[in-house]
Amino acid sequence: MSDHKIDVKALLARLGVDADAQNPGFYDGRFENGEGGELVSCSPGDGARLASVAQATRADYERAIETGLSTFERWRTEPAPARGEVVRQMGEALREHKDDLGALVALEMGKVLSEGLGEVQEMIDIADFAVGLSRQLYGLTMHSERPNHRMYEQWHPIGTVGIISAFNFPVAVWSWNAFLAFVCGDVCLWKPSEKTPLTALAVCRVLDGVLERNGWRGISNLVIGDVDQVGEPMLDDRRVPLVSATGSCRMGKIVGPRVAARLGRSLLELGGNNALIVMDDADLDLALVATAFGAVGTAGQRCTTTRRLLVQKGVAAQLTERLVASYASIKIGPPLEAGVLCGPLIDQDAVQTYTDAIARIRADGGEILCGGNALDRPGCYVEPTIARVPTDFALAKDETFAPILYVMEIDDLDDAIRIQNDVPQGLSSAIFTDSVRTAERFLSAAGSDCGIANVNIGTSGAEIGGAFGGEKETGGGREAGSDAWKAYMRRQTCTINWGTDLPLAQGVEFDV
Ligand code: UN1
Repeated sequence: MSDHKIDVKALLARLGVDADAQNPGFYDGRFENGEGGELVSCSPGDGARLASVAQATRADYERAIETGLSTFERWRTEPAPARGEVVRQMGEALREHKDDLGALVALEMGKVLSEGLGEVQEMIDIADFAVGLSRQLYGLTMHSERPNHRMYEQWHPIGTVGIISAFNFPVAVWSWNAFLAFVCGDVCLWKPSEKTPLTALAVCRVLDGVLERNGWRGISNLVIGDVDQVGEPMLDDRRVPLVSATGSCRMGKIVGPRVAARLGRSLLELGGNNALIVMDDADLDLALVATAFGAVGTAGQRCTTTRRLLVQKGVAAQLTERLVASYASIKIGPPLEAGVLCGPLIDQDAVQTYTDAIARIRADGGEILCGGNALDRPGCYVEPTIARVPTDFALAKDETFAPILYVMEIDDLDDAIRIQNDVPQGLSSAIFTDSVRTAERFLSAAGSDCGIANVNIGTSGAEIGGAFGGEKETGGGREAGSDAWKAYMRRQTCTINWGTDLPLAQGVEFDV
């Protein structure tokens, strides 16, 4: 059993997960065990078995699609504010279960409790946002060039949104997509990561009461299964007009072309390789905390994790020294243990990836300033690592999903921006400076090329109110706030002639 003090079995039971039996890997308003074989979920904190699910098969996928489609026929004509009311109740249900769900996220994914709770808060926040949005979803009106004509655009639901989520934000990223999709009038089919099936099931359990009470079971569907049985069918399925996928760039390069081959839409939120720039005039106290949280938080397994620290020469030695000292105080351990800031990696494969990267850093001439070891204890623990490397260090162009921070020295702002942008990914970026001029240059069109650019704030921990996503190999998708909702709807341009003539646009004459 785990070395934390909570009763895991009771926690699971409160979330509708049975530790002693196979749990449903399928939900379309009914929870059912699939025929796809048992998938056991273990805590990366100590390897202890949490529970298992009976995975969905292709036949279950078919059923979920059918349920979604028939529910969509009704859901799409429900007034958007009424759809928002259902999402509002979902937010309330999440509030009620925040503590338990946050703890389960911590247990199953390995992030520390405060981050697990933060993840559920992110779901609540996007629910609130979506409720407000349900009374907006604005279109524009235009002036027609023709007399007695009116033009406007309106937004309609598109149908079934396929959501492929990753282990690192096992529930929040689903909610960014699903809650927007619901108020937009869409239905969802969720394929969660096979590494975190229980959190997905628990979310469906928590929200099922709301759907039942409101008569809207079937808008939210779940298939826990492998790529063969549920992943690939979804990519190729014309009945899924939008596939929203979160994961590695490698995965995105499969998903994007495959969905595009049927001219479907995909919304990709892929890898990052985020740099934090610290200029000589920066407030180093702020930069220090932002870097440590950005690089070590979630054990370096956020797509927004700070992977490169680009420090200007004048403060490089001082900041690096302080950072190494602060790493020494970071407690590594089980996600639910008090005081722990760095939990485990997701699994032993991730530990191996970390170990391989450390070996390559050494072989390629990088200097490990602290960390560099996997811990010899049960669970998937590694030491947060700082490596000093030259600015052209090849490995630093890859995203290694682990707490490895590359420190590079830069001459000036131009140098920093060039190096920051010189990676395949383009998700998040940050600069620490007290100069307005420097900050604005960083934010200008010739500055950061990322989807997120922050000043005196780290690269990770974005709020839901802004659009989230990035450029280049990060995939170009935008989720969560701002006008990200538009991805979940189809735009219709309407021109209405209320006159008694039929004038043609562009002055074309056609007399019959
Ligand atoms: C992710 O890592 O896939 O900005 C999402 C952040 C979080 C979301 C990260 N709000 O770090």
